[in-house]
Amino acid sequence: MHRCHTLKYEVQGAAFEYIITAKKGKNSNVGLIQLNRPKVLNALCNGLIMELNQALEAFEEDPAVGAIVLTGGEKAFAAGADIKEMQSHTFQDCYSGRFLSHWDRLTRVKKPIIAAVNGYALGGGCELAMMCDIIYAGEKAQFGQPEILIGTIPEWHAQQPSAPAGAGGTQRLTRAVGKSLAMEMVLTGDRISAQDAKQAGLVSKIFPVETVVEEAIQCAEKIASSSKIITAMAKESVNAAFEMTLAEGVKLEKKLFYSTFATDDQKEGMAAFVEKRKANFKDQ
Ligand code: CO8
Repeated sequence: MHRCHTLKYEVQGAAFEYIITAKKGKNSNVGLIQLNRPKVLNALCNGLIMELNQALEAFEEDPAVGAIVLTGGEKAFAAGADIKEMQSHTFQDCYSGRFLSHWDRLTRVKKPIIAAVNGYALGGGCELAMMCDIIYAGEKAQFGQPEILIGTIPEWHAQQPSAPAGAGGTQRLTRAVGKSLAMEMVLTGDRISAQDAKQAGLVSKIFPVETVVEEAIQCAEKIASSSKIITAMAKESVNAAFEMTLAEGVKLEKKLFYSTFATDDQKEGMAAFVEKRKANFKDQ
């Protein structure tokens, strides 16, 4: 297994075995996480998920970082949960939460996360991309939920009933692409192309393979240049659309909108507009 000793790829002193991290962008305000188990197409083993969570937490706490980019390799973003690690699990292991119980940490990160997907995004890999806020795809990316072919289903994890805690292959995919395409993908295991994924609304933009990560970093830089506190509110409000009724969601949106007026950054943003200058946000 590849072990990374390079200092620039360390987050707060932690050297990782399954991922590579770096700070990117002109102002080093983008946290980049690269899944790095190329020999097994970035299969998501427990160790990788633990490291991913550690890196996410470090970037979440870093006041300089305004957005995060999650990527894999050219051949695979991630080909799913590690089947070799998973095959001997029992129902008791899964139900008691001893198996991938912390995989959904990503969904609780307040900073925006952009998935830059090249190659295969399958099973848990597709679910991981869907847990991000924006998906950019390389033109050869392929998305799929092939679990049915190995005798299981896209995972729904009921360990914490009160929390939004599912990998989401049957849930987020259906909301993203609609019932017919989601059913077809889940029931046949067939993969869809980047172009089909864009047409269906699963990804927002497609780029050449070599530029997708750079494009994601540029988008993350743009996001990071706004107020972090207002950005977090905007993200929370959009995400509420997946969890709430329209009436509840609109109510939350109104409360968050009102809350922006309690921040210095709302005062600064509107003053800058009126004074025809660039806003200087302080994330307060
Ligand atoms: N787990 C473990 N090893 C894998 C995985 C995987 N998911 N995918 C690929 N590999 C390994 C292969 O075993 C192989 O290793 P080795 O060289 O030691 O034999 C190596 O990666 C290269 O793979 P292939 O030789 O198969 O490469 P191909 O180019 O021929 O095929 C495919 C590429 C089509 C992607 C093929 O590897 C494949 O079908 N992989 C499995 C895809 C799959 O079924 N994914 C779903 C897994 S189940 C799941 O994800 C449940 C989600 C649970 C929630 C998780 C939340 C994070």
